[in-house]
Amino acid sequence: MVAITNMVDYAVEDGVAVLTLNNPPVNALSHGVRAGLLQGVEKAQQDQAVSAILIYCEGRTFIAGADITEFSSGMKEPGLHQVLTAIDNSAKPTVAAIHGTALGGGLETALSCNYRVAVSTVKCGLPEVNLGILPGAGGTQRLPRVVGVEKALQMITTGVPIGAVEAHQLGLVDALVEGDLRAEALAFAKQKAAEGGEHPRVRDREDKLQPARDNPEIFAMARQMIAKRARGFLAPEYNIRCVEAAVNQPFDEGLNTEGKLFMELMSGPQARSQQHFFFAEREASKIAGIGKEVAERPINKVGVIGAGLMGGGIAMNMANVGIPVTIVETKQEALDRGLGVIRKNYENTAKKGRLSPEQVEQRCGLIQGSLALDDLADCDLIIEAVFENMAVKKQIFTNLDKLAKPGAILASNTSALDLNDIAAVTSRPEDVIGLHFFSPANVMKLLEVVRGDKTADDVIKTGMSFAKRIKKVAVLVGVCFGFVGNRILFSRQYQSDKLALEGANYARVDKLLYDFGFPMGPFQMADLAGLDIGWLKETSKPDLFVKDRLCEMGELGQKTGSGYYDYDEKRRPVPRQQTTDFYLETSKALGVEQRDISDEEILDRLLLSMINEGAKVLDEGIAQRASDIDVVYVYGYGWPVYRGGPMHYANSLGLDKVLEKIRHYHQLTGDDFWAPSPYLVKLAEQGESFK
Ligand code: T1G
Repeated sequence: MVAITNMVDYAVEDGVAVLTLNNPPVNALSHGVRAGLLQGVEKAQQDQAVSAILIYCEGRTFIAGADITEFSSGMKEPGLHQVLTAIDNSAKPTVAAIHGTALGGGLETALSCNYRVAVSTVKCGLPEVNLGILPGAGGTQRLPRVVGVEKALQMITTGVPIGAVEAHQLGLVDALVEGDLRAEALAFAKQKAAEGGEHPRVRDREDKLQPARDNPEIFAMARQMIAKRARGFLAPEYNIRCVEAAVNQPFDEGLNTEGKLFMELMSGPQARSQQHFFFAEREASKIAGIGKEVAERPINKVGVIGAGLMGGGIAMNMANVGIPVTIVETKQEALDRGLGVIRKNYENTAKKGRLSPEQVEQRCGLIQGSLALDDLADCDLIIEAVFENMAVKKQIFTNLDKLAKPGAILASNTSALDLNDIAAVTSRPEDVIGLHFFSPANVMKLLEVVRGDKTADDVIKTGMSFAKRIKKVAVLVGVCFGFVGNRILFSRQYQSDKLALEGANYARVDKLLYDFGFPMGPFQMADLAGLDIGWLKETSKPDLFVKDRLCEMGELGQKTGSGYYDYDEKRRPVPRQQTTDFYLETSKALGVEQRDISDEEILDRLLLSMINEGAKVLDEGIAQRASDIDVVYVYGYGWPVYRGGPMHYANSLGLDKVLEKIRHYHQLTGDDFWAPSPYLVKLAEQGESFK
C-alpha cells in the first residue's frame, strides 16, 4: 500500500488496484482526494499487474460530495471534471464500493465508474439544490441515463436521497452486499475483469432518455412541482434545464451546458446564502465552553404537563422516536381531547401513506394519559407546556420540585416568560432549562434551548443533544423577553404596526414580505397565531392598537374567521377595508400624519428592525453567534433560506449600508426604536461583519 496523497492510498490486491480514500468526517472531495484519485487511476492504467480498479472509502461513509469549505476559497487543480473524465476513460473496469452516503460529487464519482456495489443501508442522492447549486460534475447528465428522466428530475430538484433497495431496482447500484463491502466489491471487480469485453459507461446510455424525448411534458410537470414548493429559489429551475440538456443534447454538449449553469448559480447570492446556512445549521449544535468531558444525563422516560396544542405536539415528538411519554392534564375531558387530537394527527399522517396503521398504534401506545402529576415522579425529563401564566407555571415547578426524582431535568416550554423566575421557585435551579418548541410542535424543526443563569452544563448539553434525538434543530439561547426568535419578531411586528399607522396599507406590507420570500407577512402571521396571544382585556388599549380593538371585537384572526383579514371557506385571507379604516382612525387619534411610503422603505423597516434587534441580542450574549439567529429565523419564522437569514443578509448588504439606513430611519421617524445597536455601530465602523 502506497500513499498517493495524504488522503488516498494505492494498493494492488489480486490484480485489482484499490484506491482507498480517507478524509474524515465524510470523505469530501477535498484537493487531496481529487489529486489522489487522479494519480491513482492514471497509475493503475500503467500498472501491468492491474486488471481492474476499486474505489473504496474508510470511515463512516463513501464520498459525501465536493468539499463545501473549498467553495469560498476556490478549488485547486485538478478539478473534479478532470478526475471523473479519467475514471470514465479508464481502459480497465472501475468499481465504486459504496457505504453510508454517496451524495453530490460522491454519487457523480460513482456514476463515472463502470459499476457500483453497495451495502443495503446506503443512501444515494444529488442534494446540491439544497446548497443553491446543481450537480456540476456530470450528475445531471449521467443520473437520468441510469434512473430515467422523471426519477432523476425528482431526485435532483428535491435533493432527497434514495435508499439501497430502490437504487438497486433502478439500476443505480449493480449489486447489494450484506457482508464485508471491501472484500465483496474486490471480488466483484475481479470477476468483471475476468469477464473481459466492453464495460458499460453511463455516458453511452440512451435507453432511459427516449421516453422523455417522446414526452417532453415531463419537464412542464417538473416545473409545476417546483413552482408550488420552491417559490423564489433559482436552483431547481437550473437543475431542470440541465436534465433537459441531457435529453436534447449529446453528452459532452450537455456537460458544457451543465458547467455553464453551475457557474452561474455558484457565483450568485442564493448559493452563498444556502452554503452559509449549511454550516450555520451544523455550528448551532456546538456549545461554546462545554467540552466533551461533560457527560449527558440519560433520558428514557419523559413527562409532559398540558395536553393542549403544544403539549400534544411535544408528546408526539417523543413517541416518534420511541420514547415513552406520560402527558398530564387537570381534567379528564381535556386529557381525552388532547389524546384524541394526537391520534387524529397520526391517522391523518397514515392516510397520506407516511405511517402504517401498526406505526400509529405503536406511537399512540407510547403516549400515556394521566390526571396525576405524581405519575411523573420517575421521569428523566419533564416538560411543562401549559398556557403562558407565570403564577401557574411557578405553582407547577414548585410541585415538580417536590415530586421529581433527583437528577430529573425540569423544562418549560414558555415562549417568552423569565425562566430564571420559574427556576427560582425550585431548590434545584441547576436542573431547570427552557425547551421552547414552535407550533405545530410535532412539525416545526426549530427548538430554542434556553439556558437559565443557574442551568448546569450537563443539563444544557443534554438538552441540545436531546433535541437532535427528537429530530429538532436546537439553538442555545439566553434568558430575555422572547428569547431570540420572538424578541426579534416583536421588533418587526412593532414596525409593521407603525408602517400601517403612517399610511402603508397593511395588505401591501404583507405582500412585500411575501415577495421577499417569507411564507406570509406580519399581519397574516399574527392572524394565524391568534391576535389574542399576550392580549389581556385588563390591559387592552383599543385606541392605540388596532390589534387590541380587533380582540375586543372578538375578531382574533383565522381561528374566528376574521382579524386583520377576513378568511373565506378555504381559509384564504381577504383584505378588510375596516382594518385600513381602523388604522386611519388610530393614526388620527395619535396625531400621526399618514404619507405615501415606498416599497423600499417598507421592506427596509421590516428587515432592518430585525437586524438591529439581532445585533442587540448578540451584544447581550443571548445568542452564541450571529449564524444561530439565522438558524432560528429560517427554521422558526419562515425567513427564506436562499437569503441566508437576517444576519447573513445584513452582511451581504454591508454593515456600513445597514447602519446608514438605520440612522436614516431614526432621523426620519424620530423614534428611538431606531437607535442603532452599539455593537452594530462598532462592527460597521471597523468594516467588519457579523461573525
Ligand atoms: N464538505 C465539507 N464538509 C462537510 C461536507 C461537505 N460536503 N459534508 C459534511 N461536512 C462536515 C460538516 O460540516 C460537519 O462538520 C461534519 O462534516 C459532519 O457533518 C460538483 C459541487 C453527509 C449526510 O450536500 O448532507 O458535491 O460541524 O454534522 O449529520 O456536484 O453532512 O463536524 O465541523 O452533517 O452525519 C454535495 C452534505 C456537495 C452533502 C452527514 N453534498 N453533507 O450528516 O453529519 S456539493 C452534500 C450532508 C457537490 C458537485 C457539487 C451531511 C451528511 P463539523 P454532519 P451527519
